Amino acid sequence: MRLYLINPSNPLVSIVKVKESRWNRYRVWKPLSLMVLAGLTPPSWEITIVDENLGLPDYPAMPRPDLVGITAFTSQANRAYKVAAHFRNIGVPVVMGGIHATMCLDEVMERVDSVVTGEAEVIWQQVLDDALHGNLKRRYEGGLADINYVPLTRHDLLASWYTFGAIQTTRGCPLNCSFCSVTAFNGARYRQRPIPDVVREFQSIREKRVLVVDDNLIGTRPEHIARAKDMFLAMAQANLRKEWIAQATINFADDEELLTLASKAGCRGIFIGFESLSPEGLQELGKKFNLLKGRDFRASVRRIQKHNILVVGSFIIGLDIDEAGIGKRIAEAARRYGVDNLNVLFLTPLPGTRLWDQLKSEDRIALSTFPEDWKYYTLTFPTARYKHLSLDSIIEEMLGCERDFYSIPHILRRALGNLWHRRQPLISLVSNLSYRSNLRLNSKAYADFKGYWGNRHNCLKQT
Ligand code: B12
Ligand code: SF4
Repeated sequence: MRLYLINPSNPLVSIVKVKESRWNRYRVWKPLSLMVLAGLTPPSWEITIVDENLGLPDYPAMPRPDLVGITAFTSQANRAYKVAAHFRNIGVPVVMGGIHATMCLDEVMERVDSVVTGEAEVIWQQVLDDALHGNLKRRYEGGLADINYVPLTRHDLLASWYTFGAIQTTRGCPLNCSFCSVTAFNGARYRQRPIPDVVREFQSIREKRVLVVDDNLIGTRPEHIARAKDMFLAMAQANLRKEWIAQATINFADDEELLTLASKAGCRGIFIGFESLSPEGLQELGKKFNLLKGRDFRASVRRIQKHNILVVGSFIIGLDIDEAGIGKRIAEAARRYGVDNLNVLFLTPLPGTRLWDQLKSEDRIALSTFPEDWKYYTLTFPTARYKHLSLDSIIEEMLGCERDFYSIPHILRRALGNLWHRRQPLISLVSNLSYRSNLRLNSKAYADFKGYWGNRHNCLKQT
């Protein structure tokens, strides 16, 4: 039996534009969900993982599969339906799972044969058995898995083209920020994998560099942090020889022992969501965790960097409190904090989040012709109606922010600083240049987007 597991691509996502900017080659990430699914699949199935981010395959020329499994974030849904239609037209059953299928069940059910909601660990075997007997059900509910018993991910399956391998060591996040789908999808309970499993899985990854996909690497409570320390210690003792990057909340900076162990375990970069410059903004986003009284963000960033760990700071633009000038203020703050890279995203109502419910009830979801408009839900396009910023002005704020932070003088200053402190100067320079090279692509993408937006709203006026 032949199984295709497919990760659909969205050409509007900058990292897949490898031809337009070769720096993006270093930023194409492995679809871990499909590698986990392959690990859950018995050996009687011949599995091919197709990552469309590496280039669109010629499906008609490929051997006909017996079953197709598709994963999709919301921004990939459009393409997922096109791929599903192709295989259904030739009589191959299609199962879809992942975050979009879970959050937009009815929409997905109309377009595939079977939908798996939630996590797949407990249910996938049954889906395969039913497919084998021609008895696929319309819907399976996976719920939340017990991650004490996750079989080994198939790290051997995907081409060795990628710069980074991928691993997950925890699931869930208790913080439930208004714009984020993680708590709705993976639950508020912070689930940590057994440390020996994590170490063994790290050892099975071929790539020297690894993305740890956890949403919140160390958690929030003392017992979470104690376990994170144990994990880093076990990784260091296993002498993995890996360099990895991850996502964490700002409390990562608060514990010297944790930082020392993380660095010894191979941590070389951390992505931190600062989200907003003001306490009001953090309140609005429900990210009160960042509101610790007296926190000095610059000192926190410095403490992390002292351990040879680069910091990527992430902010959101388009909050109700954001007014003209916000782009420049974010760029200035990011420079003041001393982050090595800046990632700014438009406030985007993703289905299943509290933000979605709020903006929908206020009739502020501007691009709402679904499923077509989902392709713009990449957080790099403004899809809502923002309180103080028009479409043109929010795009200008974004471009102004990026042009400021990624100007050549500022890039050089950061590179020299990192050279002076011997803090991965080459890597930080390459990642800065990668972001900068996407500025040109982004300007073009926004021009096209405004055209699309104009047509969309003219059509609506005429109907
Ligand atoms: C790693 C990651 C990325 C990587 C993607 C790597 C890749 N190719 O998969 C990168 C950095 C590229 C990325 C980009 C984006 N991401 Co992202 N990302 C994640 C993250 C942190 C982890 C995903 C992961 O690997 N999880 C581990 C695997 C094992 O879990 P899983 O994917 O949920 O899969 C399980 C189940 O869902 C299910 N399942 C999944 N697929 C299928 C398919 C079938 C057939 C079946 C049966 C089951 C099944 O089984 C799996 C095992 O239980 C998630 C957060 C999260 N917790 O999921 C956000 C997340 C998925 N990303 C998100 C977003 C918004 C984006 C971006 C749009 C914007 C951004 N943040 O930059 C872009 C869009 C990219 C695109 N191509 O369109 C949102 C998606 C929300 C939504 N409704 O779509 C999430 C949930 C984070 C959030 N804050 O809300 N992301
Ligand atoms: S944004 Fe980060 S901290 Fe907030 S709920 Fe999502 S994963 Fe947790």
